Amino acid sequence: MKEQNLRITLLTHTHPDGDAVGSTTGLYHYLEHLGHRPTLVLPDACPENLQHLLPERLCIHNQDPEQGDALLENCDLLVCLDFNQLKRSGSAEAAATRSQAKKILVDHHINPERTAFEEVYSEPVRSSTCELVYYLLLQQPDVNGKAQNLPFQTLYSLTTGLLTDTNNFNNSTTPATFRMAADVCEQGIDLDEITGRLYRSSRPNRLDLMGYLLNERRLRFPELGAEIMTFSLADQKKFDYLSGESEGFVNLPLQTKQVHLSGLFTETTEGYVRVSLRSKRGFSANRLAQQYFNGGGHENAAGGRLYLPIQEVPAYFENAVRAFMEQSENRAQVL
Ligand SMILES: [Mn+2]
Repeated sequence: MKEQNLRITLLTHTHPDGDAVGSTTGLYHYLEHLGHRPTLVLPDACPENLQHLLPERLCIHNQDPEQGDALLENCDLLVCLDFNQLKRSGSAEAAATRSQAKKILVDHHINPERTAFEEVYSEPVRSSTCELVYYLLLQQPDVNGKAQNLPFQTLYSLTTGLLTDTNNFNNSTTPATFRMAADVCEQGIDLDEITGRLYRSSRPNRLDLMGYLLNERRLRFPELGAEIMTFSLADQKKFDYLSGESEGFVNLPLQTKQVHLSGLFTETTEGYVRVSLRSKRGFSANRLAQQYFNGGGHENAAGGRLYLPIQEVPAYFENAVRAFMEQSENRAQVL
């Protein structure tokens, strides 16, 4: 088979964020530059502030499951980016699992599901999947270690995830993160333009909602050094909430010196509560999410799901964190 005829499908996780959309579209444009015609499958729609990155050949799986399944099953190469287990691809999971395509994982979360893939590029030390993709692409013979040999669109997309997953270079950075940032700036990437699209183009609803959740829906657990916000479907309706509009809210309580763990609990129409946890260094949001919230992620940024009515979440959270802190290895590091 001529290489150019390879059918390539790119897939990422549900509720695609800047790193998910950035890494998949960054690779998409590189593959296109090589003469391939890849297709991107998103499990569900991405927030408005990332839509400018979306490419021509795109399928939103939960809006068109038939086409999505066909793209996942009838391809030669299935590249999965920014998630570590096929179940994180939501409605795309079944077809991705069935697919006989060669499956490649490119990701920076810990504990990748290695048995599900033929090739695994897993580097948890990377700030973002975008950073990992950047350094993998630099190693390609045609790129030869030079950012100038990568398409501008690839650099543009990859910069998005570099910014969002590091919370604008606030966490998870290494010298390689800043080297990449310097490289892309040298190639004409305008960070101010990208951050403007990401962070300075929200609807007024976002600020209204932020104020409301902080003032009306925030619960404090001072003994535990923790705060949470709960976001019910009724509140979502009240603020005409669009998916992704609460991005970053979970970080807000960590601005307080006394708070080292923060949680945002978002009720969904699918019968579960989406859990988002953030912690300061020394408290493992990842272990907490694994043990009590059916999830996991990174050391200080993790997610999960709770199958509880939203009203029961605060009591569950309090008990879970208390039990978690009673485990000596968790308590020791916080204090
Ligand atoms: Mn990521």
